[in-house]
Amino acid sequence: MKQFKRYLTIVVACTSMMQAGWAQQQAPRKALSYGAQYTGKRKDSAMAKFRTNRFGQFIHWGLYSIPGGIWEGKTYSYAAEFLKSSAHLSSATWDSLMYRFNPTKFDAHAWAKMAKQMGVKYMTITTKHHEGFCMWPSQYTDFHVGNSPFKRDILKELVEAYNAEGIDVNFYYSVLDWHHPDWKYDIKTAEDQTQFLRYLDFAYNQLKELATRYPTVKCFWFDGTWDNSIKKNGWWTLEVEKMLKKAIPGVIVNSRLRADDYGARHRDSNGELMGDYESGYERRLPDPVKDLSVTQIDWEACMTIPENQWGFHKDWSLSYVKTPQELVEMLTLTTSLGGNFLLNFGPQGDGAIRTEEKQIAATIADWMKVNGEAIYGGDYAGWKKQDWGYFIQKAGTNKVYMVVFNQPFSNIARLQVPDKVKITKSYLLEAPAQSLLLKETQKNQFNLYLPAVKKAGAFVIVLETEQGGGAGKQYQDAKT
Ligand code: H76
Repeated sequence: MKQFKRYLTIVVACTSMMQAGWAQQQAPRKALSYGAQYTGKRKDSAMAKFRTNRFGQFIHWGLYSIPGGIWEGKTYSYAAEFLKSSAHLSSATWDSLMYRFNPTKFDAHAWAKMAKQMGVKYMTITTKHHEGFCMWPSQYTDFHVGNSPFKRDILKELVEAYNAEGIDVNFYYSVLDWHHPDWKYDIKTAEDQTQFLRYLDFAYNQLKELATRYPTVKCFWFDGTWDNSIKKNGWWTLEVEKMLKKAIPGVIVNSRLRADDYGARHRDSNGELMGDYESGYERRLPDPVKDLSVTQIDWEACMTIPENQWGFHKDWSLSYVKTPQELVEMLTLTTSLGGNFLLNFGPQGDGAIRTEEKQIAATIADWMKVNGEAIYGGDYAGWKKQDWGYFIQKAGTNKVYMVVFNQPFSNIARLQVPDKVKITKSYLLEAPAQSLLLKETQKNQFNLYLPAVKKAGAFVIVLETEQGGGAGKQYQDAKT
């Protein structure tokens, strides 16, 4: 009897699971007014450029950069840009930091030079973080850099300096605003909505102002959009997307901006990605074996150097600090899955960049100088992941790159090549004249004989293949 009962439970469970699955397949698409505006990847040249860039520099700079995580002698280990909240400071106290904002060591050209050497193709700057302080002289608030002792338009200087180095500039904008009196976390009454509408107007106007004042901006990176107040006003997020796209043809917005009619975020209630790319990978990366679904979309991961510090924190002993080698591996993994890697820097309150960040940037620069070819325009190759590192396919070429992080002890790298792909040539990216020996051990499986010398860091091997693009786009997910 007991056994029969168990059997019955299993049958019932299976049947209802099947029904749920069936119901899911049959579920009619919801009619949405504020959902995704299109499906699939954008095909225009502005998006193609964004995709080719692959490596970007994130910069968090604001009033929080002055105290650097320490208030009245006490160190707060949480993210430095959240100090106002961690130390429970009033707006009056925090906002008066504006009168101390005087970064005399700020040199936009020096920042842009460092970025250029590091090999980034775009830079994303905080125009306004949660604290509400604006890094440009906005006509819609007094809480801006023009009213600080520094006075200068920081955005203008950065846009000009980075653009002069050939680096695209993107704008981070926090919709959440701790300074503005009309900001609300939730809407419970009609009065709440009336008040919040005033805030939404303000933010809309600021965004239009940014798009008008700095027309070379390539992408708007929204943050602070997770509260119920925004989820209940999904219409506004679409209005903003449309307004920006009208103001700057080809402009890109991240998925984080958007909420649909039902308050679904990033992906709408029909599962379609909203905005132009997925921006949900924050301080984490997809698994290069299990999470291959990202290869179907455009996406970008943003990463801190310490565990969770975006703005300048004086004390970097409070968490693990990633090595330049680890960051290069993250960039490579991201590229190998068709994503962009946005690496964060938190300049000091005086405008200088901390020594550790300069050293890390210099080490990455050395690596990128030799190996950057594998990164720019790199994409998912569709080849089986191997333990020595990552395959990257270069769209529009016959090249597949192997970025080797774990040099095999035997000096033999194994590869499994997709059907119909024929490798015609293999060589070290830094020594193209010297071919490497490739031996087929069984169908589609090869041993690649690496140079006998142990390499100091990650290195790149180029595989030239017979048919254009090499691998095709086979999608292999794990069977579990
Ligand atoms: C939480 C949070 C914010 N989102 C990251 C991109 C940083 O800006 C951080 O302060």
